[in-house]
Order: sequence, then C-alpha cells, then structure tokens
Amino acid sequence: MKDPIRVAVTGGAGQIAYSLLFRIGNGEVFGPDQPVILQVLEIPQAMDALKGVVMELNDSAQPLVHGIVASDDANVAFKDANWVILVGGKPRGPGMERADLLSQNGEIFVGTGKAINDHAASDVRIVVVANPCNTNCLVAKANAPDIPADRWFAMTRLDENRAKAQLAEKAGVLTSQVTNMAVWGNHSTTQFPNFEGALIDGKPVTEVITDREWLEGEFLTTVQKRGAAIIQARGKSSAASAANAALDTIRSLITPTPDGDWFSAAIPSDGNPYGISDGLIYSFPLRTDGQGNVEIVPGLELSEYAVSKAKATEEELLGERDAVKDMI
Ligand code: NAX
Repeated sequence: MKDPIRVAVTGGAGQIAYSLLFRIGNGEVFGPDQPVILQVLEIPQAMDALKGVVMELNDSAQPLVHGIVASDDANVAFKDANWVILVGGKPRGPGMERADLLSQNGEIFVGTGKAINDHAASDVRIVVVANPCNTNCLVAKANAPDIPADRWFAMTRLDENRAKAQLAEKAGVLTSQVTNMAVWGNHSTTQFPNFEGALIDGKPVTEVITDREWLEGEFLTTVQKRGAAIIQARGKSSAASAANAALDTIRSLITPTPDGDWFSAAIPSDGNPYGISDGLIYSFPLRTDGQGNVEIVPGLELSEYAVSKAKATEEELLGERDAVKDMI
C-alpha cells in the first residue's frame, strides 16, 4: 500500500460532493492501491448536513479511506492537501445579476486561494468546479502567489462529455468512438465545443456527420445549454454527471494522454499558441505525460469559423475578469 494522499473537497454537503466523495473513496480516480484522506470543507450553516455525509462515508467502510476531516475552516481542510477540488460556492439566486454572481463567488475564492497558498502540500493541484468556474479559478490563483501556474484547472470536462454524447448519438456510435473533442473557452453558453477537430473512429466528425447545419446549430446549442435543460427536467442542476466529469478531469491529468488524443480543461492562458489573451483561465485541448506536465496541444488548424467562436468566448472571459479586477 502507498502512503495516503490528502484530497480536499469543498461544498461537502452539496449534491455534487454527495457523489464525488464516495467515488473518490472507492478508488475510482487514484487507483485501487492508493489510500486517501478526505478533507471536507463546508460553511458553518451546513456543518450538520456535512456530519450526515461523514456518517454515511463511515458507514461505507471503504478500505481506501484512511481518514476523514470535516471542517468549516479552510486552513484545516486544505492542510497538506495534494488535491483540492473546489465545488462549494454560491448559486445564482432569483434576480441575481451575473456581475453579483461573479463578485460574491470571487470573494469566496480570494480566501480559498490564500488558504491553499498557506496550507496545501507543495505538490498541490486544484480543480475548480464551482461556477463561474473559470473566473473563480482566476481569483483563487491570483491569491495564491506561491502555487505554480500549472497546478490550476477549471472544469470543462462535463461540456466535453456532453459533446461526445451528442455526437455519438447522432452518428449511432459509442461515446468511446468519439475522440479529440476539445471545449474552448468558458464553461458557459459561449463555450465552443470544437466539432471540427473531433474524430469518430479516427475520421473527422464533419465527414461522418455531414449535416453542417445540425453541427453549427442544434449540436452547439444543446451542449451550451445542457445545464439549463437538466435543471428544467430534474428540478436540480447536474450532479452525478458533474461529479463524474471532475473524476474524469483528475484521471486525465494523472494518466498519459492516449497518443494523438486530447482532453479539455481550462488552464492559465499565458503564452498559449492560439493568440488567446494572457491572464485568463481558458479551456484548451490538453495532453499530458501523466507526471504533472500538461501542455496545450500545439499546431491545430482552426478554421475562420472556429477562430470566431474561440474569440467570442474569450471576450466573455475578459468581461468576467473585469468584474473581479479588484480581487486579482
Ligand atoms: P449545492 O448547492 O448542492 O452545493 C454547494 C455546497 O457548497 C453547499 O452545501 C454550500 O453550503 C457549500 N458552500 C457554499 N459556500 C461555500 C464555501 N465558501 N466554502 C465551502 N462550501 C461552500 O451545489 P452543487 O450542485 O453541488 O454544485 C456546486 C457547484 O458546481 C455550483 O457552483 C455549480 O454551479 C457548479 N457546477 C459546475 C459545473 C461545471 O461543469 N463546471 C457543472 C455542475 C455544476 O453546475
């Protein structure tokens, strides 16, 4: 058995964590020989609910779970953490403007960044799930000057998975036959799931699905607005699929990317090869050796159409950055 790693999860009493924590405890992400210590953060008002979750974690008697810490103090929850998964945040309430959402969550992520900076392990990697996840990640990163830039990720994997599922359904294939599906930009309705670069059984999607109108129309809007469609149908936002995507993100980061393929996550845009402004957390096609070296896949040909989509989502992120400029 290896030494346990410490995995901090915020928003521990929320719906995504209710799936995420148990699946981490099962060894689905870090492997069947990697024990974990779960360090869960909640706000004081949700500590009773979190107690219930911890009771259930205990009752699962998962052999890989070597400890559970539940706290409402970020300094405790992030102590020596090797991974920090930031799920906790303020949802958009009725009548709340997007600017309010950005600034109220931004305030949370200032403190989060500082606590990670001061207490996490020297090899910490951070995945931000809580929305607006790109900009929350930007704020936390800006407040954690000692943590290298290549440790920060915001989740666009759910969008990638949604896009793969839509393409697979349309083409009548399995989702595993769809590869190279990169989401560009923001985790929002401006995101660009770049179907032009994606492959089905190694063939360009545009050759397999020749209905361009569907690709540019229904496909894009279905992926972009899937979150709202889930809320409409279920009465609650995506939870199991979001937890699943968070696990996929980490798995992709710690496993060598299959030759020629890529995966999506938003990372610091500084020095990117596609002319996107520096200083954003922007989703790109990524690949890794699984040892912590992650790069933006270079040299991809982007059509004029793709460039215009990549720019539109960049514009939105520039606006979001402006809304939190006092915090970064
Ligand atoms: P819930 O409202 O069920 O849970 C959020 C939890 O976070 C609550 O228990 C709350 O008490 C806690 N919390 C609030 N502020 C906190 C703080 N400062 N520190 C620690 N905990 C805090 O939401 P859930 O459905 O679990 O969603 C969590 C977040 O994921 C939301 O921000 C949501 O918008 C975001 N999502 C992101 C997705 C993505 O693809 N990036 C998709 C799914 C999801 O919508």
